[in-house]
Parts: sequence; structure tokens; C-alpha cells
Amino acid sequence: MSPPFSETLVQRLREADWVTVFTGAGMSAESGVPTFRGEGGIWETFRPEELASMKAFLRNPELVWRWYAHRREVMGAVSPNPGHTAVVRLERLYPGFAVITQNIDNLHRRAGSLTVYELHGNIERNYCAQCGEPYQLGAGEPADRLPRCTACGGAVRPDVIWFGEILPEDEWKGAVAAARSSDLFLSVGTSAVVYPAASLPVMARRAGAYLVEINPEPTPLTEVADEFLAGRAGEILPLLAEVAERLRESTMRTGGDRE
Ligand code: BV8
Ligand code: ZN
Repeated sequence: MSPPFSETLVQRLREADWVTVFTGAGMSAESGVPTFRGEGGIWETFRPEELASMKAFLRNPELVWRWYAHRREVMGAVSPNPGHTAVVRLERLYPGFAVITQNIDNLHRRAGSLTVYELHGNIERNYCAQCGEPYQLGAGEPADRLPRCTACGGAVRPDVIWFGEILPEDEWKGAVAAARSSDLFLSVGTSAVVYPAASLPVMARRAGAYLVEINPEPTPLTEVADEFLAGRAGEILPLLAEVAERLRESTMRTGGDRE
């Protein structure tokens, strides 16, 4: 089946120097990680502020810790899906490449992606909310009991960015530089409602990137994007990677001159 990609997208896949893939929870849906806002999403049962915020943690650290312990367990038990692997295949084809993810599940790194900007942190890292000391969960430690900092006895929290918290500076700077360098910017599996992350696709487009959105549903980004590919990440990204490999290999074989 020939892929449903436009001439412009094919041309960018052939000629891009820099490709960026921006991902949200929909990227991991096919691995079995529930999204946030869709049906069956984790936030159907309560509002995000109730748990993904410092206020919630201060009010009830045990509850928030248990919620993340549950999510860590889910994320640890799943594997990267063909969408993640396709992103790794794409990374090998372009001199400039970055993954910018809002996901905290570490699945891009586990799939083998090398340049990954984790805007909202990583659930596998924890630190003391009091003194900032990193905290390594002990192997035999009961996962759902709130750990205490070995240095100061403070409550330990997951190294994720909660609402109202600023994004890690290096990750944000790297993501902005990648967006601004992109010839092709793929926004995959995100509802594009959380800021400042959701400003990156538009930033990329303003800087000259061809903006492609991959999602089974339209989002607020759809009307801004140059191309909307309706479908699942695990189905469309492998098709994209296949086309890109064919195009880039033929370019390499003919020594880089355009057909
Ligand atoms: C900050 C980590 C301030 C924790 C998360 C009013 C207007 C605008 C902005 C604001 C506002 N009020 C407050 C704000 C700012 C706020 C914000 O944007 N709120 C939104 C909700 C309105 N932002 C913040 O607070 C940020 N910090 O602004 O700081 C500041 C500034 C200066 C100085 C001091 C402070 C911090 C935001 C980070 C919050 N942390 N997560 C955790 O995970 O528990 S957000 C959370 O949402 C996740 O990171 C998630 O990734 C992110 C975005 O969600 P998505 O990834 O898009 O997931 P979602 O479920 O929504 O969508 C999934 C999509 O996938 C759907 O479209 C679906 O159709 C699609 N899909 C499903 N299956 C598939 C698929 N796609 C492809 N394939 C499939 N198979
Ligand atoms: Zn401490």
C-alpha cells in the first residue's frame, strides 16, 4: 500500500537536514500506557491538579507518591512499540535529529533514541522535595510507601514537572533549538493543550519547518499544521520511516545529488 504522504512531505523526508519528533501520551498508548485526556485516560477519574501538582503533594504526599508508584509500575511493565522503533530508525537518517517528549515513561530512551529532551521529567528519577538530593529507589523497597530522604528526612518526590512548575532549563533550551532548526517537525500523539510544550510546533513552523501532525483525532494544532495524518503513531511512523529509508539510501547511493 503506497503511504498517504504528500509530495512536500516526501520531498522534506528526502532533503531534510534536521528532523524533530515531538511526542505526547498518544505515542505510548499502543504500548499500553493510558493517555491523560482520552476515554479511559488516567485523568477521567480526577482533575490533573488533584495529583500532578506541588499543592497536592504537600497536602497528601503519600497519595501522590502512591499514584506515581502505580504509574511507574505500569510504565516499567510495558515495552516500546513500533512507533518508538520507527523514531529510532529516523534518527539514523538525518544529520540533525531530536525527540522532544512530554512523556515521563522513558520509552524513547528504552527504544534506543539518543537525543531526547524530556520536558516533563522522567518517572524513573526521584529526589528529595526538601533538599533536592537525588533518591535511588532500593530494590527491595516497598514501591508504594513514601520514601524519606537519607540526607535530611524530607519527603521524596518523582522527578516530573507538575502544573505550575517551570520546565528544566537545559531540556527546554535544547527543545527550542531543535524546533528552530527543523526542516520537518512531526507532532505525534499529543492533544497540544499543555504549555509551554504546545508552543513548540508553532515555533518550528514559524522558523520554516514543515509541520505534520499524527493523531487519530484532530487537535487545536490541526488547523495550523501543514499536514494532518489521521491515524495511530504505531501505524503511521513505521510507514514514514520506511519511505525515509528508501529516499535517503537512494540519495546516499547517487552521492547526494537530487533525482
Ligand atoms: C508552567 C508531568 C508556569 C506530570 C505534565 C491556562 C492557559 C494556558 C496555560 C495554562 C493555563 N493555566 C495554567 C497553564 C500552564 C499549564 C498548562 O499548560 N495547563 C493546561 C492544562 C491548560 N502548564 C504548566 O503548568 C507548566 N508549567 O507553565 O509553569 C511557570 C512559568 C514561569 C515560572 C514558574 C511557573 C507545566 C506543565 C507540565 C505538567 N506536567 N505531566 C505527570 O505526567 O503526572 S502534563 C501532562 O500533559 C503530561 O506531561 C502529558 O504529556 C501532557 C500533555 O498531554 P498529552 O501528552 O498531549 O496527552 P493527552 O492524553 O492530553 O493527549 C493524548 C493524545 O494522543 C490525544 O490527542 C489522542 O487523540 C492521541 N492518541 C491516542 N492514541 C494515540 C494517539 N496518537 C497517536 N497514536 C495513538 N495510538
Ligand atoms: Zn533531603
